[in-house]
Amino acid sequence: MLIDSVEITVRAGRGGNGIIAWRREKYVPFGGPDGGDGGRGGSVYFVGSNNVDTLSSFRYRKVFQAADGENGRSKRQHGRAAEDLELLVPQGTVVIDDESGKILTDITEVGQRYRVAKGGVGGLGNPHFATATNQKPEEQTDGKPGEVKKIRLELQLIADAALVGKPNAGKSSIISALTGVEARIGAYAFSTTEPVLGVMRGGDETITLVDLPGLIEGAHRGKGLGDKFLQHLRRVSQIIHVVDATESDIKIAISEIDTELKEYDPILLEKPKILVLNKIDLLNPKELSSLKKSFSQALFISAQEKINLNDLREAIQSN
Ligand SMILES: Nc1nc2c(ncn2[C@@H]2O[C@H](COP(=O)(O)OP(=O)(O)OP(=O)(O)O)[C@@H](O)[C@H]2O)c(=O)[nH]1
Ligand SMILES: [Mg+2]
Repeated sequence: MLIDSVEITVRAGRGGNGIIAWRREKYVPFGGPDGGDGGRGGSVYFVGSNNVDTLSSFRYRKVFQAADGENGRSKRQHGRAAEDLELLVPQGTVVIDDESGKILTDITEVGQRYRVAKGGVGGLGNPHFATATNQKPEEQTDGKPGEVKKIRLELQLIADAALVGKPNAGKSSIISALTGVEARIGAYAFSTTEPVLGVMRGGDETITLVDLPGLIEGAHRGKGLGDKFLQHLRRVSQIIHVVDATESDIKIAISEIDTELKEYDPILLEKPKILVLNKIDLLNPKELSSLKKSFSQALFISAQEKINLNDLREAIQSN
């Protein structure tokens, strides 16, 4: 079981201000108070949805803010209330107040709504302050600020397949090409520092993939980003081993990773495995055909140029 977890700030909108205004009509030189009230600020809701599978839409954006209410206008026109902000989360999402650690709610149903931050009420226009003795109140109130909360969302997911390989092999590029999840891709080692989950839809089933940080020699002893992530491999039902096809010695590159897996737990080598040689767009036709001879069991793809991704998708689905 993997926990997808994100920390975000939610801000409800501020209420609009009430205003001071006076009735102005022909033949009514000293009109009474006429200022409208401010509109309510938008609230922030979490809404259960089956169109999202992970918390990845909260990974890189950190602040989610509903709009402010409008200020009042003259002629007692009230400012418009702001729309609420609805944030879609998968079923099973646990909403936690990050400051107190308290669980606020569990989103278990599609369509379930939970108001996490309440919009501020609008302020009052000057008509509210008119009294028998004060017909010309120079008074109004400002709208109230919306609630602001630091929230942690957690979702337990079971990953079906894991992408493993050396740093920079293209694992994150593959998970984003296959699942559309936003994963950090970088031309340097250890771009990925935490597991990223993505869900591959298609056919009748959905398959959850996990992209792990790159493995280096000694990973099972905690080197690099260490064995912290190897534990996830015990639970997956298949392993997708990604190798950079431009590596000078692919056999060695493969066996380095296999050794790490075996040293961590020999059972990992018994799981169904797909060997993927990525970045074939960088090979010339001759290099490619010779690699195909040497690694006839492998799939040859380019995540970047989207070559043979369907073959990979099918292989994962049929494993
Ligand atoms: N030419 C080419 N470049 C690729 C391809 N796939 C990935 N890359 C590039 O290779 C680099 C590494 O890609 P990532 O997807 O971040 O690799 P990773 O295996 O997730 O790396 P770590 O997270 O560090 O382990 C990036 O600069 C990618 O743009 C490909 O098919 N062709
Ligand atoms: Mg990566």
